[in-house]
Amino acid sequence: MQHNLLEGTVLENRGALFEVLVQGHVVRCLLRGRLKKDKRRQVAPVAAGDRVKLSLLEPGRGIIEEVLPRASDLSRSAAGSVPLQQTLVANVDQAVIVFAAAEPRADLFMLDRFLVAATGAGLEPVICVNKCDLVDGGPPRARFAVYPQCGFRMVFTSAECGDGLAELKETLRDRRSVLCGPSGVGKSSLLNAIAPGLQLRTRETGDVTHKGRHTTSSISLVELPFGGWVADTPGLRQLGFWEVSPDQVAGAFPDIEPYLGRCRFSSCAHGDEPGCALKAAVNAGDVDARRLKSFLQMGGCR
Ligand SMILES: Nc1nc2c(ncn2[C@@H]2O[C@H](COP(=O)(O)OP(=O)(O)OP(=O)(O)O)[C@@H](O)[C@H]2O)c(=O)[nH]1
Ligand SMILES: [Mg+2]
Ligand SMILES: [Zn+2]
Repeated sequence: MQHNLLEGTVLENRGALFEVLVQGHVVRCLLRGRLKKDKRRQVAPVAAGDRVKLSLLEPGRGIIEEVLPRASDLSRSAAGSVPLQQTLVANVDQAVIVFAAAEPRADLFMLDRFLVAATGAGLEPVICVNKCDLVDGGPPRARFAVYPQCGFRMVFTSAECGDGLAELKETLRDRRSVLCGPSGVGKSSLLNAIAPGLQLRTRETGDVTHKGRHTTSSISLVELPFGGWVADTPGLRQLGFWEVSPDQVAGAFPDIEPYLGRCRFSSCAHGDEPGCALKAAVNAGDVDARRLKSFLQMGGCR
């Protein structure tokens, strides 16, 4: 029976159903029962982006028999009495972290959390600040200045008036990317603007009462007409980490990393201890105080 198995890529998961792309055709699949046995720790054993082997039941319908090893796994900790791992997307190599210049105004602590999740999963992060048309005086570079100083790539865009879209397109070309970030920042709008054929659902303009609902309701992987794949995700209000080590947190803080282990006391909590190298760096203007707070909140200290 093994010789009948086909290989494909999971595009989307809705409930018990998975859409798998096999040689240019979409096959709607269920999971073989034994794949579900890992349910205790995982929300679902298969995610968008997974490479799978499936058996065809009839044209367009199949059963996923096997999930191939992942090259990458962007996960979060799903809320609940028992923490569960939720893989948002598998096998991407780049995370475009989208925040808005306004409406909603970017929460930089949240941005840092996305950076930790992305770099911790081994993905190359790119920060995209969208809705730049809503602020006066051009892209708000000053507010985000610490990020390019850390070496993170940044793109300032407006899905509305087209600014920065050519650069975003080049960023996505021939890569496997995930677009993540809070709800309502324009992730789906950006994809529609650079690849109009996609026609992803976006929030109605003027829908100001939109609260607690996501316009994009499931994660879907789409092929870009100019080369590459991208996963559009529903905005996350919270991003709980799944098994992120202090080292992985530090990996998203290249501005702070050089000062680690240099405090006078190895037990330094980086509060008011004498000889704290991190506090000294903040006082000298070498480290941003907000970034240090963010780093400590995430348990970046070894
Ligand atoms: N002014 C302005 N509005 C924008 C821009 N991009 C998106 N919007 C609007 O912002 C709202 C949210 O856009 P979406 O693309 O649905 O946002 P999303 O990030 O995909 O949201 P979720 O799917 O809920 O995670 C819509 O009303 C868009 O028209 C922009 O660059 N400028
Ligand atoms: Mg969306
Ligand atoms: Zn210290």
